[in-house]
Amino acid sequence: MRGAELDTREEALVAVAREAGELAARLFSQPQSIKMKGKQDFVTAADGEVERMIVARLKTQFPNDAFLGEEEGVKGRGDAIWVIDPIDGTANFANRIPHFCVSIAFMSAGELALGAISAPMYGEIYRARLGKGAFLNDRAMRVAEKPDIRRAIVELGWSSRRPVRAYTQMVERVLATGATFQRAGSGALGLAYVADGRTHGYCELHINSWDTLAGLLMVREAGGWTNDFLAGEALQRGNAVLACAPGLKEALVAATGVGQANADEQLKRRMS
Ligand code: LIP
Repeated sequence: MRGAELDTREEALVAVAREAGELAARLFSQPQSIKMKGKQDFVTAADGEVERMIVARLKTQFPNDAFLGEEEGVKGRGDAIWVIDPIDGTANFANRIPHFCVSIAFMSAGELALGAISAPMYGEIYRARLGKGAFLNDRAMRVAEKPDIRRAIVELGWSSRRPVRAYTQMVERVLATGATFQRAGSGALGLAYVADGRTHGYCELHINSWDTLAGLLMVREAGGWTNDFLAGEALQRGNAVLACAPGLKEALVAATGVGQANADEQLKRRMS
């Protein structure tokens, strides 16, 4: 999808991301009704309310588009699909920690074309369009240029869907490179920070598409490197993700093991 069709979707995306962020901020200030989907897997009433609002707004404008949301699953069919995480960083939201966001991506014919992340407690809206750059509010974003790994911050997301030992071994290997690590609980914001050059890498051994796609496009459009997250059935089943400043790719692929196949493939192509 190109041109005017994508223009209208980009305009609608930024508007609904802003409105969803404002709704999430209002709900954040109210007492939370919290359920658990599993260990450390929170869901609040706000997750459902924000997702339903986003789908209703976009379906009115684009009735033939499909939707994949964290809370309400798949709605509709077709190759134009919106991928929605209504509250990314739900554990933070449920515990009154303001580090959360709304993350929405748009794919057309299997291509990741648009992404927006609204972090309402910080007054920040991140957005990206394939081939048109990545922006924080009205400022263009670029990943960190030539980062020194001994000064680098790498966020390592943790998911209960992978063994704890795999996570702790990854932490040890990343620390051994000279970088430091953090884990802040929102994969979308973690990826947006890489795109904005505030951190230098984001890795998670299993993360869902709705947490990831908007931020992934932002990193790519801000000059960063990412693994081929969408390989296979990642849209429905999730995948491992590594996104970083290009200067750290070799070190972080080696330390995390994520993207090795891509790196091998790219090396083969370069050598052929
Ligand atoms: C979160 C992700 C984060 C992951 C958390 C959680 P949610 O998404 O953004 O990367 O480490 O475990 O899955 O559940 O807050 O939308």
